[in-house]
Amino acid sequence: MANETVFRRYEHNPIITPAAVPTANSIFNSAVVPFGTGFAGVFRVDSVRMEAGLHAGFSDDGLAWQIEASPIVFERPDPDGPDVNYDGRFQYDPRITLIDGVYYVTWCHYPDGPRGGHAPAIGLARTQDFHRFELIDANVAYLNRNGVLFPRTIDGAYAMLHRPSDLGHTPFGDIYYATSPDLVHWGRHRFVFGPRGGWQSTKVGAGPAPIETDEGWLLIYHGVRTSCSGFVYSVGAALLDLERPWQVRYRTRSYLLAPTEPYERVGDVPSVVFPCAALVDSQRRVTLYYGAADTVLAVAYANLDDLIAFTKANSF
Ligand code: BMA
Repeated sequence: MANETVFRRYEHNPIITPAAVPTANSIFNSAVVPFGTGFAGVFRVDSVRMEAGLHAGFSDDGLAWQIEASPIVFERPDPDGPDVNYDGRFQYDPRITLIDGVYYVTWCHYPDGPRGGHAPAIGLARTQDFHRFELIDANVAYLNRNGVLFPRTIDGAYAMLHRPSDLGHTPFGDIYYATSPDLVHWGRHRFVFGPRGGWQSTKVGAGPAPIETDEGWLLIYHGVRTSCSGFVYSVGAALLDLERPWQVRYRTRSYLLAPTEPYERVGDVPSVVFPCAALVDSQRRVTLYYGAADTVLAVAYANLDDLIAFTKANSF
């Protein structure tokens, strides 16, 4: 099966444009989950000040969204911990993982101060209603981006994929695995995989929360290559061992989605498709939510079995 036929873009893409929030410059890399009889999400909204906040949103069908006008204000049980609610905050690229009935949100930000003062870190919070978000810790991984939790404990521990980073636009990037007994203290870091050839030759980073399948954890991820006009972000997939997720069973050599549509090629950052959420329904249909050109949010569909078959057949 050719890669272009594994994912089929939604015909009315993009599903969200900056018009959804009055002060938005762009709404893109965002995470959603089934919630109640509909859906809820956490959206990356870059404002007309070019500050970035995380906004909660709700939908009946997963396609038409109502997004809160103001960013999430996190409850901070530890008042001595880093401030995450400071004016001018820069918080971005959320992921959501459901573990035992609680929704955990991870994102990247610059805790404690305006962008530039500190290095990027992974923040972690929990919610049950998408109205109250309680901070677990502002800094579960320092100098890091693309942190995403697994949907269950593995070998008795919480598990996370993360991607060490530099202070800027990071011309490198390897995916690591870490575990924690309490969601706060993370360790036992294990290398999972790094850049390798073609569309993923510069850096890679985990996308949505991994999906448990009979063939392993299906990880949809982004890969970046450097062209003469900058980074180009595409989407691939890997199957990781269920009990030792740092062991890669298969990994796509071809991309599954690359920026080919006008809304993926033209925007604030051209030629970016950046996956942050993948929902699997009872028909084994995968709905992928991805940011396009750092400007809008789009959707593509695949069949889970086709995705697994493609990942196995097109592996390095
Ligand atoms: C990354 C992040 C993403 C963004 C991408 C392309 O470093 O900032 O949010 O989509 O760059 O600009």
